[in-house]
Amino acid sequence: MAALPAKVEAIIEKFGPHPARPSALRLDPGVEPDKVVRTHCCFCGQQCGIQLLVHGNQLIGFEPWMEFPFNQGKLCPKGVKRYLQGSHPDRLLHALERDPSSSHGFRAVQYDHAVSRTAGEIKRIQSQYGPDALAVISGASLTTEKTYLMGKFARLCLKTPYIDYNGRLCMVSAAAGNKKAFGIDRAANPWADILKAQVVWISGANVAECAPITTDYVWQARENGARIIVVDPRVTPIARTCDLFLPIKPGRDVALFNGILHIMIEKGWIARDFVETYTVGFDSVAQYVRSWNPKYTSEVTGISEGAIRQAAELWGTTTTSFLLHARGIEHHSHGVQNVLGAINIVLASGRIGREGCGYATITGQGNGQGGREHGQKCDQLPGARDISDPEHRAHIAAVWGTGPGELQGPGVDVYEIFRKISLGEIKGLLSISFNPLVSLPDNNFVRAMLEKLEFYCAIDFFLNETAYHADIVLPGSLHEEDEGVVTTAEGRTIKINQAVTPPGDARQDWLIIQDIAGALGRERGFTFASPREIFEELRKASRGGVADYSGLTYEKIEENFGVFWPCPDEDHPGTPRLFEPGSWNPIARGAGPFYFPDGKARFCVASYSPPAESTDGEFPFILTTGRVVSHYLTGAQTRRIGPLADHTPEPFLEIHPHPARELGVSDGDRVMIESRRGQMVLSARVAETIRPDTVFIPYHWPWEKSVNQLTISAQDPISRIPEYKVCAVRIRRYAGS
Ligand SMILES: Nc1nc2c(c(=O)[nH]1)N[C@H]1C(S)=C(S)[C@@H](COP(=O)(O)OP(=O)(O)OC[C@H]3O[C@@H](n4cnc5c(=O)[nH]c(N)nc54)[C@H](O)[C@@H]3O)O[C@H]1N2
Ligand SMILES: Nc1nc2c(c(=O)[nH]1)N[C@H]1C(S)=C(S)[C@@H](COP(=O)(O)OP(=O)(O)OC[C@H]3O[C@@H](n4cnc5c(=O)[nH]c(N)nc54)[C@H](O)[C@@H]3O)O[C@H]1N2
Ligand code: SF4
Ligand SMILES: [Mo]
Repeated sequence: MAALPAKVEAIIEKFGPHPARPSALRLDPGVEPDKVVRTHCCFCGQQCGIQLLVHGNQLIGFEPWMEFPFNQGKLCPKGVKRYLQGSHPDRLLHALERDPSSSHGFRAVQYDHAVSRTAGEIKRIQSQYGPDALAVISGASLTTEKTYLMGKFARLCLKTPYIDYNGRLCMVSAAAGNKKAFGIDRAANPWADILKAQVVWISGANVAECAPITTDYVWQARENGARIIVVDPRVTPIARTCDLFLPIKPGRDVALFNGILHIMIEKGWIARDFVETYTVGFDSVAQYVRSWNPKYTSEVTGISEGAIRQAAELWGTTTTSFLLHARGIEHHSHGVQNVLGAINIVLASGRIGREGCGYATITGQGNGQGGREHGQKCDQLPGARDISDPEHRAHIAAVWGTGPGELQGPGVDVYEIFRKISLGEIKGLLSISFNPLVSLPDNNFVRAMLEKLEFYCAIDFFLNETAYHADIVLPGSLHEEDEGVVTTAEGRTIKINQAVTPPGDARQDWLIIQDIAGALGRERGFTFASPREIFEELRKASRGGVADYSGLTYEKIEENFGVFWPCPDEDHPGTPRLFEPGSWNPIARGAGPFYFPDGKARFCVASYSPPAESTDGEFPFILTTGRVVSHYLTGAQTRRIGPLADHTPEPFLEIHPHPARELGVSDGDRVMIESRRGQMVLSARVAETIRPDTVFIPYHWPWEKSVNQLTISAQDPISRIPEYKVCAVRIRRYAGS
């Protein structure tokens, strides 16, 4: 990597974090590895390549994997320390059964007993209340094979419509917006295009902490002369090195995008030829944004008119660009409108489907992309097929050896599953790779619902906080204990390789699911002998769908350091950049590059409405929530990795000095934060890097440290994503300890 400018070096030193290319790390340098396994990080959607060092059946460290093109050996602190999980004393080695008489609330039981009790309870509940009384909630940290199996298990084995997954809390606003505008839901470009962009626009993405390796791409673009625009209510580390920072009032991004488009139209910065040839719907959008003049946009967004004009000029007049966004614009009750607003300024610029002209949401979870393609979403079948479409149902039913009439219709989102528990419609729950007690909003409600269930089975490798409420806990597998594929934020399908075998009674997750199917006497379709066999069926199931994996093989993926889908046959090289004129797609069939029968992208009116909860005299601050670099999601994993836990042991309240002074709060003081739903006490971090009307709390902790006690369960009407990024709170200095 070229040397960084001194200014940037100083910033790294002061603020960190920057992806480093770490040297190898070992638990005990005296112990030599007997195996080195090339695989990927178990955490975020960047899916950095890493080499795991194995001695006996233990991970003892890692070495950078320099050849893997995406990260070229670089890793963030989480990737560097992930190998420490497996040896943690909390690793589940046995199945557990709830036992109120035990001091831990559980007793260890034989695996077979736990599986047959689970099957017995499923049978009892389904024969007493019907198949729909059982729900499954699954995760996007799982390999794609497992996510495929979970969808098939719910629909074919349990015959319930009720399956949904934790991507509902993460990727669905982006997915819905992309499908509406492009007909496909995947990053439009590989990250290599970021390097060739002259303007990089980043909205609602804390790139340096949450997608650390992407920082490197943004900074390299900068070195190549790119101007960087960042939109965030907080001056995040990436914002500290940008050219233009727009400190937006949370929940108002669609207003900003509409305001930008207004100026682009006024100034004639619209790619007329592109819009005419490749899109429909521009006129209605142009009509809608007429009222979004700079003054009105400024009033709504809290950003100065001058800065809005500057952003519009940078974006409107450049020749190459890349727009990135993440949960900051998506975690809203109008998250889909925000995403559509972003896509509208990309389409109006005509800068997509070409080298250096790109657009992407930064996928969050490790398999956030693959996990949303193959059937664990409540409205979807494998290959990103639609469960309500008769042709799609017939294709999947044929692969599964059943009739389309045997498959239930669409289910409901995960929060609605909890509402159905409240209504008494759902009585039994099976969860895998999901910690909803910490991750869902307004989680005091979630806790009550877990206790209301007649039966709950959790599959995990740690006893996460939700699993405390389970009747049966089955010991699943860690990332390094299984093989399979995942698809990265770029849309690159990569291979996860097994380094060690599960310890004790722990099993690979897919084996556990098949054991339950067997114990139910419904093993037909659940007798796969390996992840490879599951993958071979998935290839067939996805054939002809938008997310077409039929041309992928494990070998091809490894030989090429990953292959971008769609990939319709084994000779096809894959599709790193979508929407190139003339590129293959199964929907448009040559009519145009976008995934609609006419091949044209859709401009969609992206209408503004305020967040579900407004601030008022009683609750005067906007609370927004998110992440820190050292923890991952609900912290179930990273709170167990010593150096990461030490880095940020507790949540904190980030607050601007002006309101802090008015409240009599100094840095480090304990403060009480209350919303209409709950309250919590934590330490204040007084910092000028946040809007004075907004406060921020990271969400990686459970129980009394969980910010989701305060958040609101308002959801986007289209994507059903919760509004994690805005609710109203009040704050006071807390005198207690
Ligand atoms: N370290 C770490 N990395 C992670 C994860 C993790 O838990 N820890 N999780 C992974 C996952 S699953 C995900 S989804 C991603 C999330 O990655 P990001 O979306 O980048 O992270 P968040 O912290 O949720 O929110 C991003 C930013 O949105 C800003 N924001 C809040 N409200 C608004 C708003 O209304 N408008 C705008 N423009 N910005 C707003 C916040 O200040 C924050 O800086 O990270 C992935 N990577
Ligand atoms: N307030 C607030 N809340 C949020 C967010 C926010 O920004 N603010 N972000 C939301 C987002 S974007 C997300 S993605 C969700 C995430 O929320 P969750 O998905 O509930 O969080 P995780 O910590 O990933 O919980 C997953 C569990 O899966 C387990 N696990 C991981 N890998 C495997 C595996 O291979 N097999 C098995 N069996 N188990 C596995 C882990 O041990 C952990 O217990 O949180 C959401 N909640
Ligand atoms: S957490 Fe994400 S950025 Fe960090 S090493 Fe893992 S995959 Fe890479
Ligand atoms: Mo996420």
